[in-house]
Amino acid sequence: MNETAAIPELDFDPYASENLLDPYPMHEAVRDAGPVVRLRPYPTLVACGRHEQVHAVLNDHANFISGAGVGLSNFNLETPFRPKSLILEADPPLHTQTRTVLSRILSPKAVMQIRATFTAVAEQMVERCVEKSQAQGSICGIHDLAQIYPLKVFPDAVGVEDDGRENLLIYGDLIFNSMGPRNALLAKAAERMGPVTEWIMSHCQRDHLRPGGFGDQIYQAADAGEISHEQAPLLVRSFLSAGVDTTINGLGNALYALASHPEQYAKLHADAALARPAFEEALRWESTAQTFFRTAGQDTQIAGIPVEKNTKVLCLLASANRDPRKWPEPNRYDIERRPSGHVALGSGIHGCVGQAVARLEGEVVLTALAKRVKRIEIAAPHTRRLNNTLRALETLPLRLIPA
Ligand code: OVV
Repeated sequence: MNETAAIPELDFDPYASENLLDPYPMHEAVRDAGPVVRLRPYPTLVACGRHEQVHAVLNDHANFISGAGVGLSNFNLETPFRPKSLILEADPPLHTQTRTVLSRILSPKAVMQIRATFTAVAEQMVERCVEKSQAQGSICGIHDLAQIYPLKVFPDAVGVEDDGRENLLIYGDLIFNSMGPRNALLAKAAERMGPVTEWIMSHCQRDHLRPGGFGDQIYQAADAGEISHEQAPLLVRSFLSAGVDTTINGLGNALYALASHPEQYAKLHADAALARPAFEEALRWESTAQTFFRTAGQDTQIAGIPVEKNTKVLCLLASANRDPRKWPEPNRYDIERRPSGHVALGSGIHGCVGQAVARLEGEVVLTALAKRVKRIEIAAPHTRRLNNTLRALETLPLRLIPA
């Protein structure tokens, strides 16, 4: 029997607007069809939607490599749109070398040192939002909070100057779109690029980085011989690529989860210590990075099904995070769930190296809200920003009722 013929084929296009707007029916169909499926619009790839296989693929970096890119494009066949990331799009031993440096810079100890500042800024920004909501009747949860908070605290921590930070939003949008097909979303993101790449690369240079910040610490690692001086700017670029649009949308999705579940917000308001688990559950419920790919580095298999060398493997992270085989009542947002094992931040050697910073941002913003705001009301329907990889909101009109 030809086992490859046993792989179910579905008609879904994960990058069609309807599936970006509401991916959940597609996820359910993919999971129910089998542990591995094919999608007719992309006949060369295989996709996994169940938690078990997504987790297994992410934790088998020997068979499922990242060096050929973690988007749809196979860098063995197509030229990458930018010089490859030295951590995201790398495999051991290079990955081990760069990851060691980044994980020290972003370690729990480093996060303790930025905690007081991140907390103070969160409290200020929430206070301003409450005042604006009272003065004007509502705020935009995205523009007035989810976007401005990470755009201040993270570049401050990296040591990037204030001027031109809006370039980080344009760059993030492009990178995450570039992991999908060359569709209209990517074309539109690329149109806005103009001088952005140049701004990004010049701000990765040591003379643009505040001494002592995360960026400068990369150059200190180069001084110490852990990495080369040629590698340093590209590793700073990883901070600027991965550290802004991700947390913006993580926060935006968490605000949306809480605003649309007033009974959950009431629990958070009653006990601000639930801020961290509430953010974690939001990551599971609306995974910021919906998808990442791996590439079969050799002939291998998933759930006993053969997968040929060089096949792109689409890991539907957001689907794994709502797999009923893993989670009871997966579609419920429940801040008391404690969803350990979710894959919103990946898993295995490529699991988000900045996750301690990301969680800090989520925790302190939700804590500040819980303390200052009694109720969050939806003031008008939200709108979505479609992106090939990110689950993103464009607007989220909210009323904040102070405690
Ligand atoms: C978008 C993204 C995620 C993680 C890492 C990177 C980028 C990178 O450029 O290293």
